[in-house]
Amino acid sequence: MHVQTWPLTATKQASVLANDWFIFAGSGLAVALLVWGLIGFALARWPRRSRPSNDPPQFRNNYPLEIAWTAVPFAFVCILFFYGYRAEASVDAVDPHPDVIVHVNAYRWGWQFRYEGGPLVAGATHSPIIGSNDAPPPELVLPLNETTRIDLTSSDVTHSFWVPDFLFKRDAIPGQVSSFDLSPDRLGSFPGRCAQFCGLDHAFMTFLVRVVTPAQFAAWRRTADAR
Ligand SMILES: [Cu+2]
Repeated sequence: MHVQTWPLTATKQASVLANDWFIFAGSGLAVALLVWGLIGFALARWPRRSRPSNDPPQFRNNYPLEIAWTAVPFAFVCILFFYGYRAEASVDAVDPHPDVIVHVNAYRWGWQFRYEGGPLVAGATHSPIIGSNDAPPPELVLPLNETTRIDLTSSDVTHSFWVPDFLFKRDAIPGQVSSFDLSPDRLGSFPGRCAQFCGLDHAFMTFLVRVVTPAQFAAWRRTADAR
């Protein structure tokens, strides 16, 4: 069962990342509350007026205490490392048998989505400087609850594939193919954009991810093929 997390995410991989974010933010908050609590306790318990001089009692070499304040944070870091590593390994894992494979090519300034077995979607939206073009952004259509592998590359400079609702960003590097899986678990349209400054029309290098049911996806594929 998928438990909807906050912030609202749209892929299984994003839920893993959101969950990891809560582990880190929660532990950070727990440490902060402990420190603030101890400061408050010390302020309330030993106010300045209760001491005869301004010098607090002097101690040195409390070994149990020193070992504890080294070992406890170290254990904390190890636990967080474990959770972070586990989340990252799960998000980076690539299914050897994905349901859909899309070759994504980023270029100045647009996107090309070539589905293995068809169709090919390509497009760019331009600023008025380059030339008036009010075409809608190209659409990456993905089936719900299925795994799509993206093979990402660039044909000119470094771009970056970013879909905020997927909590996911990956550089598109010329001459290299970077593969990752997307498993959408929420229907809808999600804005995507290039997240690496790549020149004049970088800000207009947008795309749309549309998550549809597998039946709608098959129907879209047939009509898009026939075009
Ligand atoms: Cu770009």
